[in-house]
Amino acid sequence: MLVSGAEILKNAHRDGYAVGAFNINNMEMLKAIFESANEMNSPIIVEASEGAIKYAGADMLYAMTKTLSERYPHIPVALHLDHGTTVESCIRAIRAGFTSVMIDASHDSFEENMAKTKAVVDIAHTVNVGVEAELGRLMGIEDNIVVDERDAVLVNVAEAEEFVKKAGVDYLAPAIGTSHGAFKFKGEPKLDFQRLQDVKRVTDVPLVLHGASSIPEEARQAFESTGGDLKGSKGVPFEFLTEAIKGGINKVNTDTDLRIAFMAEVRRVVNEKPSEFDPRKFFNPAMDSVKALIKKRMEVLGSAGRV
Ligand code: TD4
Ligand code: CA
Ligand code: ZN
Repeated sequence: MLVSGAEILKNAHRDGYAVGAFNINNMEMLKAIFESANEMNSPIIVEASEGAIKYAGADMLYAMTKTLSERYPHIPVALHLDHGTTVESCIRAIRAGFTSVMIDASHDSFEENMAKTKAVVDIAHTVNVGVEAELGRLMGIEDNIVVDERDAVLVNVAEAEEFVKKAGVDYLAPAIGTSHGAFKFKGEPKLDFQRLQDVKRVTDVPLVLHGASSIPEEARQAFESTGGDLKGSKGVPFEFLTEAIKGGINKVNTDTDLRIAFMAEVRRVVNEKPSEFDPRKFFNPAMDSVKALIKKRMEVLGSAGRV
């Protein structure tokens, strides 16, 4: 059933687990996510970036999600706008039927971020839509900045407390050292778990981990065994996800892992069957591979068996 993101995350926050928020651009990814949820009895958050909306259309992403939510009525699902850049973008997603939106004004001043977030909260809450905001910056790929100074980029705990109180946001994404994409860490993976726990203590709301893909060894190997290049790639290890969830993370954003798993299979079929041109012969194994990855992730996150 299509429900508010706040409802799904309230339960996760109360019971101490995390729900995977999986990015989609097309029917194949969406189908893989729903079938995984069905097989694992897990709630899910389906999320679409502004880029995904540009690619497929908010109307189509909504229609497909709605259809699958009716095919699997026992699975709680929220359709979420990922990294909405403006208040208008959030309103458009709400009008299209999204049940959760992120207003990402984390690059603005604290005051500006707060003002935009409040504006979205006021509108979203009148129609039972959950709202996510971000504090701090994802280091690295998201905005191509290289900053060593932790305090300059990571979430500030006192600000988080004030922000959640005043903006009335439902869930918060605190920057604790992750970044988007396949190259998250230069050296050893490192996250600021202490800061995370402090933010959880002062805010007491569901928290969101962006840039959470793990780049599991099997997925990397599958991609590289087809001639793909992921040299130097590094994700968030499963043990880190477990620790982050203990520290208060309840929504785990995952896009890169799905892309790699999907494309490794497409590449494999391209290489192995030069005369194949039926798209389904590429996409069926790709969906199976994405499903295996998502199901494993649902176990790691603790969302499996919650419905
Ligand atoms: O918010 N996200 C997903 C980012 C999606 C970007 O989509 P576009 O290419 O359309 O802009 C995450 O936090 C996931 O991070 P990941 O670790 O999977 O890269
Ligand atoms: Ca941001
Ligand atoms: Zn993100």
